Amino acid sequence: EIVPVRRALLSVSDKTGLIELARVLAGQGVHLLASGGTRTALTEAGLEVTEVSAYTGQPEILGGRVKTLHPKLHGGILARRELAEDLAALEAQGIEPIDLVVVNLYPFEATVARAEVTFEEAVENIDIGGPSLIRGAAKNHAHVAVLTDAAQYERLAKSLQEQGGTTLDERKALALAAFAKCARYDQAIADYLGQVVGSGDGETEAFPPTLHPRFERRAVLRYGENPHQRAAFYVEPGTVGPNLATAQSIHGKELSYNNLLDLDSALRLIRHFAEPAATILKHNNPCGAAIADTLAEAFELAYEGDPVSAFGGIVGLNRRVDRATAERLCAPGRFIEAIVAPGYDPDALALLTTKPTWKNSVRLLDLGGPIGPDAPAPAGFDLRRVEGGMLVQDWDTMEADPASGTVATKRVPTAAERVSLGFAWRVCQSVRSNAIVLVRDRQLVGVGAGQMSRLDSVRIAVSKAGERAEGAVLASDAFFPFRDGPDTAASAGVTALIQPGGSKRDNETLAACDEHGMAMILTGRRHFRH
Ligand code: 93A
Repeated sequence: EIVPVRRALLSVSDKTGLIELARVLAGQGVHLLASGGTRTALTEAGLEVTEVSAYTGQPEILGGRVKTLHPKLHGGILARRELAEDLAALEAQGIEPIDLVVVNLYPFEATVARAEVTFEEAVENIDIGGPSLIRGAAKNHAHVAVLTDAAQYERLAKSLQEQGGTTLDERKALALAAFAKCARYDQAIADYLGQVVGSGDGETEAFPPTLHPRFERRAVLRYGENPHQRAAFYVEPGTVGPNLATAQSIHGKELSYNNLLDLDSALRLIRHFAEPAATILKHNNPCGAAIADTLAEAFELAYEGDPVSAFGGIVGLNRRVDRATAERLCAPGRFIEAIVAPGYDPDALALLTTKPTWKNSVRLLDLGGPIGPDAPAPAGFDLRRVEGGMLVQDWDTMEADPASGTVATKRVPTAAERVSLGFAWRVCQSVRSNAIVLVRDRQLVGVGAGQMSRLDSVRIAVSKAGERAEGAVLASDAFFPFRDGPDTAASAGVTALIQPGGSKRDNETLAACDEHGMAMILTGRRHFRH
C-alpha cells in the first residue's frame, strides 16, 4: 500500500522550505527534476538535480510560458502503474515515472494585491504549467503524491523517513488540498478579471463579477436592502427545488432583494404542511399563516390574522392557485406585493393580472412543482456572511411530528390543542428569535418576533392577538428562562404551550403551567432564527 518515491519533480515560485525538503528526498535516494529557477536554488545548495529541459530535450520557451508543458513530464505523472499499456507507452517514449510533484504557483493573488500592478503583469502571473502538473498528480493520486504548500513538506519528509513512502490516504488528502488550491487560484483570476473587464453582459458596472465557483449570477437586482446598496441574485446550478432558483417569474415587476428574502422565508414556512397552507410575510417574518381544508380558506385566515400588517405582504401558498383563492387575494382593500405558489389556474391568473388597483404590479412566481413535507429537503449548507469570513451550518430541519413531544404538565393537551400546537411550532421556526407565536385553531393570531427579551415577545404576541388570545395556544422557539412568559400567556387566556424545554428553571415554568391549568409539550429541539 505504501508507494515509494523514486523520482520527484519540483517547480516552485516560493522557495520556502525547498532545500530542507530536497535534502530529505536526496537522502532517500530520490532523483530530483526541477524547472529553471528551482534547479538553480537547489544546485546552489549543493544538491544534485536534473533540469527539466535537459531531461525533455525541450528548452524553456516564450519567456518561461512553456517550461514544464511536456509529455515526458505529464506522461511520467499520469501513467497508471498497473496498466501494461501505460507502462509500455512510457518505455517506448523513454519516459520515467514521477512519484512526487512539488509545485507552488506564480503568486497571482499577491501580484494583483499590489496597488501599482499593471494588467500585463497580472496576466503574466497566471500560472498555466503549474496547475497542470498539480492537477495531473492529484488525478493520479493512486500512484503520485502532490505537495502544493510548504506547510505539507515536513509531514511528507516524515512519511518517507518512517514508512518509506506515502499511503493512499495521505495521497488522497494531498489531492483534495491540491484541487481546492487550484479552485481558489482560478477564482482569484476570475475575480481580478471581473473587476477589470466588467461582467461582459452589457452591464455598465459588474456587481459582483464573480462570487464563488458554486454560484452563478441569475440577475442583477435594482438594489439591495436599501437603494444605496448594489445587489445581485446568485443561484446554485443543478439545485433541486422547490426553491427560488427553480421557480419561474411569470408576471409583474422585477423581484427586489427584499422580495426574494421574503419569498424564501414564505417557502420555508409552507413546505412544512401537507394540508392547504398560506402565509404572508412582512420584513422577513410571517404576519399571517393558516392551514385549512381549501387554499382559499387558508389564505383568508392568514390575511385576517393581521390585515393591517398583511397589506403589501409577500404570500406563499402550497397549492395551485384557483379562482376562489384569487378572488380572496384580490378582495377590495387588499394589496399583495408578490405570490409564490405551485402554479396558477388560467382563470385565477386572469384575475390576478388584471386587478386595476394593483396596476399590473403583483409579482407572480410559479414553483413549477409541488411543495410540502415530501418535497426534497434543501441541499448543501446554510451560509451566512460575516465580516472577514463566513458561517456555515446545516439547514434547520423540522421534526416530523413536533406535537408528539413529551407532555410535561399535569394536564394533557386535547386533540384540538395538539393540532394547533403542531401548527404553531412549525410557524414559529420561520419567525426571527426571540420568537413567540399564538395560534387559534389553525390560524396565526399573534407574533412576537426579534425581541431581545422573550417576555417582550410574549407581550407583543398577546397584544397582537387581542381577544383572540383567549383559548389560543403558544409556541416558543427556545425555552422559557423564567416563568414570567407563561404567566403572561396564561393571564391572556392561552391554554397550551409548546417549547423545547431545557432551562435550569424548567420546573418553575412547569409549576406556572400547572397552576394555570395549561398543558405544555416539550419538543427537545430549538429553532432559533437569528
Ligand atoms: O508560465 S508557466 O505557466 N509555464 C509552465 O510551463 C510552467 N511550469 C511550471 N509556469 C510554469 N511553472 C511555474 O513556474 C510553477 O508553478 C512555479 O510557480 C514556477 C517555478 O519556476 P522556476 O522553477 O523557474 O522558478
